[in-house]
Amino acid sequence: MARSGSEHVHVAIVGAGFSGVGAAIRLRQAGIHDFVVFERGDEVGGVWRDNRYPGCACDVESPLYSYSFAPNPEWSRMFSPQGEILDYVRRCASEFGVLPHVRFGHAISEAAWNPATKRWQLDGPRGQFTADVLVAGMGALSEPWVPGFRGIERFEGPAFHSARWDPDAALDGQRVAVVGTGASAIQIVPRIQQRVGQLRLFQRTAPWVLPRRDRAFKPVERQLFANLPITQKLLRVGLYLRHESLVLGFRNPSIMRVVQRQALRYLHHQIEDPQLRERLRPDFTLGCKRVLLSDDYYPALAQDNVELVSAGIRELVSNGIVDTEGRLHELDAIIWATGFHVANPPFAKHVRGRSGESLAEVWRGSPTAHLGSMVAGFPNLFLLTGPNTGLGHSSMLLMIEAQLELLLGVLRELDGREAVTVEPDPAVQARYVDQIDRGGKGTVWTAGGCASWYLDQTGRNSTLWPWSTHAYMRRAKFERGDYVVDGV
Ligand code: N01
Repeated sequence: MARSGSEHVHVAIVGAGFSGVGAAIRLRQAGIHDFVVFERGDEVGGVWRDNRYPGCACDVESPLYSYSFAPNPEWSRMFSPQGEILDYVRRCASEFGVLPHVRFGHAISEAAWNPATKRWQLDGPRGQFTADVLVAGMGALSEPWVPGFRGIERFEGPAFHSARWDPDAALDGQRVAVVGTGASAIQIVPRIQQRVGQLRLFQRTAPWVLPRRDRAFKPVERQLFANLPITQKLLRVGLYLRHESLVLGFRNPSIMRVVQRQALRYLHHQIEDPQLRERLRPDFTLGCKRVLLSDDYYPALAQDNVELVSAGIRELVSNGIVDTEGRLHELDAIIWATGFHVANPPFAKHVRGRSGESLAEVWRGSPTAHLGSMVAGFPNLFLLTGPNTGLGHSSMLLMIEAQLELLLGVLRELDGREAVTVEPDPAVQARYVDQIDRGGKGTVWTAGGCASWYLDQTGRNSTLWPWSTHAYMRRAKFERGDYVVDGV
């Protein structure tokens, strides 16, 4: 029974990024129309809506970083910029009939399973809802994280996170700091270096950088993609196979030494100053952190107005950053390219299962889920891009689509057999998590000698799928015996 005053839907999807929009498309294609997508923002696109920093682009080739069922002959480049990717998600949401299902400006702040009604109760500032099935599509990289440096509130200039770019902040000719050297920073630095007066780049760990070799698609290629779709499909297959083969290196760190030599040659070629080169030389095995692809990061660092600061940050003061060597870096603006809450997603505190415990309480800092999607004790909850579904070597869209097939399997079970609840058998889930943990041993992610956001506070890899995407696609099928299914 619905709570008085609350609206009931069969499936509630939270988040309208690639995974939420993809879920909505696949539901409609499967003939399921009783669903709502709750989106806290005012348009679709998720991270591609939120990340608008200069230089923002995908570091996976666009023909692979797109839905398999919606090829896009319009991509302008191999690695398309953020605006094009956002347009693509918008277009998919519109053309596949998703938009009428989306409630924009509807944040869901609390979700609790009600064992009496066997429904999810959803609360948000815009009202209360109930749902039979809750699909969490909030994404792993949606909550910006800024370290709590001493005196952070003292700095008087503009300071913002890369994913909350302030287009009005005056950077031209100014003294600007970028803190962090991850995938976001290496895209920002080359784009702002030409505009700012001085750029201080605070590097805690030197990343591995390989050439991106981006290029624009020629008009003839785009015509071919449009008129002979098989050509784009073949390109996608080629890219897919190339990325899949990379997993061998990630699983066998010794292979990565070969790639490291290529990366070091690239560093030598790009940076003449031997001292700077030495400071840019990574000290862990390539692949342990996300491998960064850039054609213009090193050249930007070699410019006279850029200083690489490898000392840590001691504190902030009103006019800048004081490093751990006691040097004051006077600044007009600070850009935090310091990443996201990943292994400890804030939403986990607000999703409560049968026992009343939240996901965060059950996970205790180390998220786990059967097939990265469902959690014992949380009936009818489906996590898109959940624990151990991330990738270090290929396109997340592949994992999302595989998860969506699993979701359809769960929904078929519920709808076809008049079941009311589905959740993984705790023993099956535990065995699965054990396999994941064993599968991750010896890989570059766990044995590569770095601290990355792939590892959680317990040191476990709770983020990445440790095998090929093909292995996940084969595995992510609904097997009834692995679940506890309850009838009416
Ligand atoms: O964040 P990150 P990101 N003092 O967590 C540093 C995806 N993405 O936004 O390496 C000083 O990777 C931290 O230092 P260290 C992609 O999956 C995709 O760049 O931990 N520095 C690091 O350098 C990516 O992996 C695209 O020592 C501190 C940086 O901040 C993910 O998003 C583009 C610090 C954080 O790097 C996140 O990337 C962009 C401190 N206290 C992003 N704390 C695509 O192209 C942290 N740092 C698809």
